[in-house]
Amino acid sequence: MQCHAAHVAPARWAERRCARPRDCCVCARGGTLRRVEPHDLCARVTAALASRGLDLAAPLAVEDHDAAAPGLAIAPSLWGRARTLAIVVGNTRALWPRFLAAGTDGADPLDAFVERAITDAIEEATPHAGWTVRWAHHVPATVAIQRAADVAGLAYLAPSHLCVHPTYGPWIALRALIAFDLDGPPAPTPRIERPCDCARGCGDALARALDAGAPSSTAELRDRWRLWLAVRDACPVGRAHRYDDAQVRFHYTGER
Ligand code: B12
Repeated sequence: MQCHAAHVAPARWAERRCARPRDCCVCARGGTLRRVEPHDLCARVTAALASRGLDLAAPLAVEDHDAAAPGLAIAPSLWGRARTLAIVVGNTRALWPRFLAAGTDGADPLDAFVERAITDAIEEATPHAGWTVRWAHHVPATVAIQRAADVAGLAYLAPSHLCVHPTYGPWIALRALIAFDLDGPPAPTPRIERPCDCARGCGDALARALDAGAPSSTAELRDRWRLWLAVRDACPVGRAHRYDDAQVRFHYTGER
């Protein structure tokens, strides 16, 4: 059982239903703590994610994702708010040692690790809020995660089909969109400035990879993975944060 009394900031909280009343030391005692404040929640979820190697997170409204990806609209299946709080979650190479430490057995060990880590982080940080997750690794896609990162101002969606972070460049992965039964930011977040220049960056490498044929599946990608790796390597932003060779091979070829 967890105690949530330390999280109370009464003046700023909005009324909420506890998601785990039986496990909550306040609700289980018949208490009245049923409130969560969005900014406080974002800070707690972000810290809980970072402690598990998911070190990139930014808030947005689900409706801003939906406007950028109308074919994958999420809000209609949610709680009927005008603007719904979401957090887009990603990682730098910081995830890799934690993943290795957790073990790489099984069919999709990284996806399983990510699902466990994100679920645990949310439950640790916000047992009082209703929430749901769209996983980036589900195919066909149920979330346009790159567009979510772009509209959240987390990373710029470049013509290379890669999101480029101002510090980490293209050496990031995007893992999930968490939606909360809470009000989101009242207006769209300003997008970040374009951090790269195709002409001096990956333009030539992208043309070479596309000439060889854009892959339509992971199997096709494996045949030409060095061409696509060259696109990422050509980006001048974030080179100091490149994945190490084992992580690169795992992501492009599935090799462990
Ligand atoms: C399907 C998919 C692929 C397919 C793309 C097939 C296709 N053209 O439709 C294949 C298997 C080829 C692929 C390859 C790669 N992918 Co991919 N892919 C996805 C996935 C799961 C869904 C894309 C989607 O349908 N989005 C929904 C639509 C509505 O949004 P959209 O903006 O229009 O999406 C389009 C683009 O994303 C584009 N696209 C995505 N990947 C690629 C790759 C290439 C080569 C091209 C030409 C286009 C393209 O195709 C989508 C449909 O048109 C996303 C995760 C996600 N949920 O978004 C990861 C994702 C986009 N891929 C990612 C990565 C890293 C790669 C690879 C580098 C290999 C890898 N796993 O490390 C390669 C090469 C990409 C490159 N540009 O260099 C990352 C990008 C991270 C970032 N920094 O932006 C994502 C976000 C997954 C993640 N966990 O981080 N991918």
